[in-house]
Amino acid sequence: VKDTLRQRFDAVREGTLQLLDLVADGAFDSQPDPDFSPIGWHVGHVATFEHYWLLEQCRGDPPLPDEYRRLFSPLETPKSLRRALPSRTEIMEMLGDVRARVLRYLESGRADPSRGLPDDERIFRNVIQHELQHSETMSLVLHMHDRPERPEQTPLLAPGEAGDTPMVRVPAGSFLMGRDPIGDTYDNEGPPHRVDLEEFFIDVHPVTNAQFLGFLSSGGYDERRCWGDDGWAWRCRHNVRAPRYWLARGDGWLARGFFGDGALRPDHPVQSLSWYEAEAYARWCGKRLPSEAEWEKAAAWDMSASRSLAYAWGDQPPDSSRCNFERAFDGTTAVGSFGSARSPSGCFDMNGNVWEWTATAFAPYPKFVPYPYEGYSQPYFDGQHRVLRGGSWATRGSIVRNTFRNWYAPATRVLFAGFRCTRDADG
Ligand code: AVJ
Ligand code: FE
Repeated sequence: VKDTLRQRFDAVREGTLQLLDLVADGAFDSQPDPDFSPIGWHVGHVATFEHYWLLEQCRGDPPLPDEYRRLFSPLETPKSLRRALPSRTEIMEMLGDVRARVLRYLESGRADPSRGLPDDERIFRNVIQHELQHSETMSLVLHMHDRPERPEQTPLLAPGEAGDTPMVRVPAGSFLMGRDPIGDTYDNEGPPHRVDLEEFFIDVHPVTNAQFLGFLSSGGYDERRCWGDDGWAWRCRHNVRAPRYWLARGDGWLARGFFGDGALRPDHPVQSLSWYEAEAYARWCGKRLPSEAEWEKAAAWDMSASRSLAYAWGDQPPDSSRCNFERAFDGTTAVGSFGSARSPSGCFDMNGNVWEWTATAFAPYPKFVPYPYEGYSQPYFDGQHRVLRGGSWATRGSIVRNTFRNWYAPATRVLFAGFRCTRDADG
């Protein structure tokens, strides 16, 4: 057990450091979007979070110096004050020092049950998951910084023959939603519980750029009937005309990429749009967004075996032959590229490629038990956040699992997030 944890810690950190290698000094403490902290803040936060849970709460070490503890606490320092950071070297040193102490703690056999938090493997695994999540947020912030245009790319000029996405039927009946929140699983993914759903149809793959261009070109952004009240108010206030990372060039579009701006690929999933834009598209084509439960059933429920799969393809951990994750392709891939990763219902790209907005507001499952602290999920059960599922091309490790619940405010546009649509069986 100790070795596996150690290996997990090493592998996760290696990926974090690889990402940080791509970050220029100027991008370390700058804040391209006021809703997101600078990359350097995330690094410090990862270190102080690990220090707090493993060294202070489990081992009983004294806290970090007050100014560090305060600066890197999301509750105590507002996003507008997170640019005044210690030097990059200092933050990186803290990151390494904390980890070195945690690894020594692991070696030593651990466990002082008189401490506030039981020293079990779950908290270690939660700390690993926490770093994985912040690693994606760092990629989001890195992606916001301007980058060069790649001149050889040609913009996509016309909607082309977009076509509608084929749908599959998911029969009525109950399935087991969520999983036991142990090991790598967060508190909000459990407890597992039966959910009964009507029959529905769901798109076999996420909505593509070509399809979304169809909505845009036909005036969808100006068609009031496609938008909900909040969405319409938001669209008008910000004069939104296209997904955030679509760049108008002449008559066509480029798309912002991780290493430079390039062609908008017609057969890739659309990303960088808000929940409001996803909802408007769904209405435009007479469909709707799936509920979170519908999404999970379509991704995970193996009706013939009467059980939920951890990933669309089964229980084996993700790798690049099964899905697009961990920046293996540094961007989206064409929908349906991973043929062997079809879910039992027949859906592609359920794990990785783009996060998918669902219709559902983030809320606790019945008999939810917070862990390790109330503040991880509870403050966001406020009706103001929508659940996203499945993970993106930048999501790391097992977080692309079927039960993982991500959440953001519906106006958030900078996520590596798109969507797929659903409709009622008799709709
Ligand atoms: C679930 C991605 C919205 O980044 O605020 C990180 C995850 N929680 N540290 C966030 C999280 C505590 C959370 N999101
Ligand atoms: Fe955090």
